[in-house]
This record gives sequence, C-alpha cells and structure tokens, in this order.
Amino acid sequence: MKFFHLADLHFGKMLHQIPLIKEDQPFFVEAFLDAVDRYKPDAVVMSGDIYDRRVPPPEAIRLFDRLLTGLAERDVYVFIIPGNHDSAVRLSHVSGLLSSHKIYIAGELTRKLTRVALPDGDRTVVFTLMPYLFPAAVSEVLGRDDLSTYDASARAVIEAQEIDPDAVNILAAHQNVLAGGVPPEHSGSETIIGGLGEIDVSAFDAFDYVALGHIHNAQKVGRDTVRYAGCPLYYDFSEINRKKDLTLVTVRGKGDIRIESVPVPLRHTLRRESGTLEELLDAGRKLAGKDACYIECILRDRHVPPHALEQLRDVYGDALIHVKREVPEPEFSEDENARGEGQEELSLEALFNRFYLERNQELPDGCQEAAVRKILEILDRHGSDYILDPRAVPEEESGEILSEVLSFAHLNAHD
Ligand SMILES: [Mn+2]
Repeated sequence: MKFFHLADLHFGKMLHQIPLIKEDQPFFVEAFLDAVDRYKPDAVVMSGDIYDRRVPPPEAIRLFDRLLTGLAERDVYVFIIPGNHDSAVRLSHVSGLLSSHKIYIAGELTRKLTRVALPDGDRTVVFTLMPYLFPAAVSEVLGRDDLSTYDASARAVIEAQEIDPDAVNILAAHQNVLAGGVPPEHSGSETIIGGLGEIDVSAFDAFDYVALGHIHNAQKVGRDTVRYAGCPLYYDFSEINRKKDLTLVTVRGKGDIRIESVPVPLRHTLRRESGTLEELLDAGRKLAGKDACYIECILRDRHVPPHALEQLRDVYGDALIHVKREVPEPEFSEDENARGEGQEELSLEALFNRFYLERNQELPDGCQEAAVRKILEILDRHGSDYILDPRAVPEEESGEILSEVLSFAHLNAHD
C-alpha cells in the first residue's frame, strides 16, 4: 500500500500580485495527476488548506473539482481534512455522496472521527481524518470544560477514538506540532490564526504515520513518520532554497514505513537578485529568455534612485514580482530623503514609491497599485489636506496602503 501525502494546496493564493490559480496551480494539478499515473498510489491524503480562503473564488473551486475528478478517474482513495483556511462545511459539501467514489472528506469536528479501513494483504491500514481543531470546538463536541490548550484537546479527541493496535494507523491532521518544545521550521507563508496552538508530537504516538499540514516547509517532526508535506508550490520567497517534492509513503508493515521524495515539475521557480540598481539592471539583461521564474529584487543602494521601480520593470518585465530594499545601515536623514538625489521633477506616484520604499524597505505590491493610483489622483485633485473616504478606494485590503498614502500626503503638505 502506498499513498501520496499532500498538504496546503491553498488554491486561489496570490504570490505578491501573481494569482497562482491562473497558471501555476493548474500546472501543478496536471503534473500531480501525471505522478499518480506514474507511481500508481492506492491513496492520496490531503492534510488541509485545500483553499486559501473560507469562501474560495470560482477558479479555485473548478481546480479542486478537476483534481478530485482526475483522482476518481484513476480509482484511488482520497482522504481530505479541512485546514484552518478552509470552511469545513463548504469543503465537505456532498461528502456522503463522494464516499461512494472512494473520496472521503472530513467536515466539522465530531466525537468519532472519519475512519476508513482498507485491507492490504494480510493486514489492515486505517486512515483517521482529524479536521483542524481548536480547544473551544473540542470542548463543545466532547462536552468537557477542562480543555484549554491545543495539546490537551488533541489528546482528548484521540482518546475518544477506537484505535486498533494491530492495524497500521495513519492520521491526517492540520496543526502546529512540536517535538519536545522544538517548533517546526516555518516558511513565512503560513497564517497562524488564533494563537500558536502547539501540540507535542507524543500526542500522536498511537499512529504509525501522521500526515500533517499547516507548516509550509516539508519536514519531519521528531520521528521520521510524523511529517509536514509542505506546500507543493512556492508561496513565499523565504522558501527559495527549498525543494518542492511530493511525499510518497509506502506501508510495508506495522512499524515499517518508507518515505520517498518524488520530484514534480513546476510552472515557475523563484529567483532572487541582489545589488545596487545598476547591478540589478545588468543581471536582469543577462537573464532575458532564461527559465520561467518569478523574481525578487533586493535593492542595496543607500539612496533609492528615482524611477528605480520603473527601470527594474522595464528590464525584468512581468517576472519581477517583488522589490525590497536592504542597506547595511538603514539610517538616512529625513532631509535627504525628502529631497532625494536628482532634482528632476518626479510624478506623485514615483515620489510615493520612493517614500514607501524608504519606510517599509519594500515597494507596494502590484495589486495595491490601483489603490495607490486612485488615492493619489484624489489627493492631486483635492489637495493633500483632503480627508479621504476609504470607501473611495478600490481594493478592500487597502487599509495599510491608505495610511501610508496619508502619511505621505501629510509629509508633503509641509513642503
Ligand atoms: Mn496552510
């Protein structure tokens, strides 16, 4: 018996301004289905965060549909749990019906977890599906008032299960699991909602393999057979040096489990360039026509040259998705900053970009640009003491950018 362990697909996620649902996630789904054809697993386990949001966009739902249909056509068992990003109810919609197609999706937490026993030669392999849990939900379901920590809650849920000690027991879970107080290595693209929620790995001692989701870097936790699969695509530049392999688990017997990394092609890899603007522009010209990648530029000039962003965009094109600034000593005088080096007339937008870069050490994301342009237009028309109505701003997530623009406007009002 062998199965693929996936987690943290986050269909619908953005990588800076890039909607990965357009090319990268569909490419991954097809590559994964090819891997299923090649390795012929008996099952696929997906340990939570199927979607990036509780109410996923239609494209993300279509892609999940494509993945499930592709797996059903290949006649493999599919075991899915909701993560902290998923809505358990939405994710498990028509799950009763799907179970007749070997697809099992755990919904909201229940006292008895979804449990599927599969014969495997002369032994039984049991898959137990534990949805993302938190103390309040566990207390309610088990009718207890003594569970305040995630660790105690997870232990209480596992104690309430009948676990056959002779079977090979596999658990799917989506939690923050530590080994003896040592936290897993985070990637930077996780959103930890509702506190850290630590559970010690010993809570899972009854299981032969624990297929974890939640932490986006693939790694084991304590023993080799408690593992995070990691997100299958690059969801943050901090993951740049990590391989994005699939985890293939082979059950050879009780206590005899083999873990392999299986490479899978990606539509885009990540690339990071670092240097002064001139160095970055040189590097960019040499890169033209190379492999498909998303690029982050780290700008190391002491003063940000005017039109830095525009020049970088000209050379790198759409591949450039993030610019940040790192200088050895980040001190600069307000005076110099306000005037800059060149005395040429800059557009309000270019001035704002420079102001934002100095304050935040990175440029606003492309998806915030529409918001910035709109706000600057309004300020330009009405003067900088105009009190902005946040409802006039196009993007709903423009709160932070709005406050940056207002600081910029106030600073310039004193000139
Ligand atoms: Mn996640």
